[in-house]
Amino acid sequence: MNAEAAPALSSDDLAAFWMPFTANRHFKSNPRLLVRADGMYYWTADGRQVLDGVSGLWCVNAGHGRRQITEAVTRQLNTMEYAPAFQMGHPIAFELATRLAGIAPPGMDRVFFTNSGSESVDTALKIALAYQRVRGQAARTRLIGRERGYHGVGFGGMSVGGMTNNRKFFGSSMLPGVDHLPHTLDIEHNAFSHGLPRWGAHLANDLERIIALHDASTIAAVIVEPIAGSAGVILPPVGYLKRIREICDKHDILLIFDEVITGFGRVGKPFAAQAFDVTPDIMTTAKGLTNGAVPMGAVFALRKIYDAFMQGPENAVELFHGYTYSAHPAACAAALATLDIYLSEKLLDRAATLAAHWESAMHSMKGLPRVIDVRNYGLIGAVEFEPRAGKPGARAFEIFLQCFEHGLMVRQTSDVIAISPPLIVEPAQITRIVEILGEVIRKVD
Ligand code: PXG
Repeated sequence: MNAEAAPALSSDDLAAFWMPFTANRHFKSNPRLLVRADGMYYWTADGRQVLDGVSGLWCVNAGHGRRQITEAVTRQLNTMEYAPAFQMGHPIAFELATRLAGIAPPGMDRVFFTNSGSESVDTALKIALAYQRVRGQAARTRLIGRERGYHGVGFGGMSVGGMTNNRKFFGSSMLPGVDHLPHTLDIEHNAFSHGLPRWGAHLANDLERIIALHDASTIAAVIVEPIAGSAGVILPPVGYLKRIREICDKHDILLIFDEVITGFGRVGKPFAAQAFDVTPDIMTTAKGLTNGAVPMGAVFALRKIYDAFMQGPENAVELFHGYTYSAHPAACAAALATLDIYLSEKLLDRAATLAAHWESAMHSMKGLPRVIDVRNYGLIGAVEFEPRAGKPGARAFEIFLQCFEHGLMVRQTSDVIAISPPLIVEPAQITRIVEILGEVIRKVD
């Protein structure tokens, strides 16, 4: 199917939009405009078909153009476009929370709605701090993140995050009292691991060092991505997350999993917590929750956390936090329709079914020029390249651009290309993704 070519935009047309996390000047002189999407594909403004290797931005898990979602949203907007989020409710918000609790890790059956991953993270951090206070541990205010972690762009998420460029411009505005665990990427020990790397579980023990430095009585929570996505797909070594959980339990510290990328089927179970058999206390999600159709996030909490807030006079607000658009009706409708699709098409386990094919396709790129590592888990993959001398990121950026020219959309971060297609991907399309990427890798030096 070809899209009608859309009229080209002039440089004047492109000037006003200050694009997020984008090289604005480069983009505006070489625009890559998408105008239509269906199934596994996008179409560009000049009518080219592009295979979606990254599910939009890790969010279109059920593939593009799902009419069931569009129709549910349209119906909801025609019935009631908005209902106040504070001191009022509407039925499908409750239905959605109940249904989400049904696929959540054991005991995580209380759900707070937000509008994005960044808001989910800031919400989770605030719940953790407030929880410590309501249970009489108000001195527990420190937060522990991880180097190369990405937890969105709010001040809380940025502070616990560990991506240098996301932090250095805003240094004086970081939250105080934040420490970082070491990241778990070690190409020297773990290059070309199939699935989770075997080396590195001991890196979790650094948490004991940080706790010994500050004393557990000052620490509220640890936040990590089960698999770090944005930093270029950094996998947890076998046993690492279990060790983090044990140390948190030993010191009565909350564990937050940021599942904004790993949630909703990307790793072969509804959530990475289930895939890795480690249950956090709080879990942040967004992206795949609505298949990317309407912005929405959700924070899951263990019931004991919710219950700890349910005290004091009945007419008192228990948690002073929320958004005008928490549980927006259109977002709830989109999420319910998305969940229907995930369950009826068994998409939440499909990554597990495809994982073996995905793994061998990904590792077929070992040996290509300048490839120094290939990483995979579930339906997530990454290829890392030797950087060009003095030009970090330049090689992978060129590979990203060339892939797009050759009909494949991928993500680039530093010298890593990350791929994670919609969960509806067919094995032949996985093969095609690797063929295009491989061809481009051979060409770009
Ligand atoms: N936490 C995690 C783990 C994320 O990956 C966020 C929070 C923030 O979500 P919002 O909805 O506020 O953007 C994210 C977002 C990429 C890429 O390809 C990753 C994200 C966003 C855009 C691009 O690296 N992750």
